[in-house]
Amino acid sequence: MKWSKYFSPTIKEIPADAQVASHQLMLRAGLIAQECAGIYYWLPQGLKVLRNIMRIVQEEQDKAGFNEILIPTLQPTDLWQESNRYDGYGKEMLRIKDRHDRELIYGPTAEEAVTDIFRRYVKSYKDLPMVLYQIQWKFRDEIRPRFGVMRGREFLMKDGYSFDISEEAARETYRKVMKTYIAIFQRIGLQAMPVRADTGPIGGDLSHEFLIVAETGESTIYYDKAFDDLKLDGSDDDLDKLMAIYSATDELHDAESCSIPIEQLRYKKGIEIGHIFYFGDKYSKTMNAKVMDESGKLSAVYSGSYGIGVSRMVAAIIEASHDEHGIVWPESVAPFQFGLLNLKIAHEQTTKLCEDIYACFQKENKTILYDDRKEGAGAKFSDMDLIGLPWQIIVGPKNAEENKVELKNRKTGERAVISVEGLYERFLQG
Ligand code: 5CA
Repeated sequence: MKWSKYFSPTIKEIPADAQVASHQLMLRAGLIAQECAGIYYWLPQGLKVLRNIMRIVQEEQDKAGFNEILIPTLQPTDLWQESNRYDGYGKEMLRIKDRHDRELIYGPTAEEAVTDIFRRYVKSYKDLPMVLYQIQWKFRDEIRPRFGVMRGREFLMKDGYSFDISEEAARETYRKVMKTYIAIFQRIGLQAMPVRADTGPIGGDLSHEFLIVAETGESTIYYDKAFDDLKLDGSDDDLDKLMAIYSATDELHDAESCSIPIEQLRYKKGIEIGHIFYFGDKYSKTMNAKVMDESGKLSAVYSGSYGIGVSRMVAAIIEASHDEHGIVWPESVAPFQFGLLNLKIAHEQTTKLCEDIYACFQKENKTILYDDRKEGAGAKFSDMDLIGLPWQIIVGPKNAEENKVELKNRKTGERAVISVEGLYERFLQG
């Protein structure tokens, strides 16, 4: 992609209404633009990051044998009356009337809808366990949308739902989902802590939140210091240890009845990027989702639901990975792996070399953003640092005349002048 043709507006000034670093940087780097309170346009670079996160989430869920579906954003209210959640959800739920005066809601979550699709098709224990998931926009009319996409009203969520024949099997599935979460966050390059959590309006008795430790986080997490020594690797052994160690979100933590001594207790601020729940037959009972068990009896299924805040994760990654110059994208989700800076468009050799590099990288499907704009070198340096691509290939007249470029690593700041051949050898096959 050539920046001169790319819709990627950058802003120098810090936007007055943005309080946290991620919100400021997302606006300044041109990832998002506000439409109205808590609702955002996703501009090309932001959309690329969102899609990269989606792909990792999908790959890890599919690997575990989960089925991706797509549930409509609009849901009929009858389903919510069936589960008795219609009244309780209150003002957070956006209610819409169609031309026949029938009420629909814009889904804030989808336990009801997915239970409905399940009960229509699945009739036997032989088809279980089953996990259905989707990545779909949700709407919650939050009282205080803030920090940009961190707490939006419209936001993108991965929501998964599991169905099992027994409580024991369902708890096993819960663990399996936890493992996929650990794998997802690891691939993205995030250190996410799974912490025991309150179940809130979803219901149930077992729940974990996944939090990224960050000063700007809205949640406080309390945990046994033994947690700090845990190397999350997603093994069973590791999961057993994790389940045994004390941890709690602020809603759940109670200083009076906390089971570990105070000197062993630690607390930190965090951003909740995932939340999983086990709630047994809460929805299957009220919504009559039953399957035939091994003895031929009808049995309600045992379920859990599993969320990841996909759009929130973009902000959370930036909170965890930025410096005073801008975003520092992990390679796994970066909108482009390489930024190519042409420091002097008017200089023939510089531009020729840039065009060559650009063509060679494109030929091998490397994602590269070529800054071919008629801007000064200073503006190009600061814009490239701001948008945070992992590698910068800097081409100026002096080096170009010797067929050399400067290679800069955005994260470490390391720079080195290398030959073009050296550049190709390092990053390209042919
Ligand atoms: N049905 C369950 C799990 S599928 C559920 O809705 N869980 S949730 O309410 O905890 O939401 C799942 C995740 O969505 C949260 O962990 C959070 O990362 C994200 N999320 C929730 N509310 C918002 C919001 N207002 N803005 C951005 N992300 C949000």
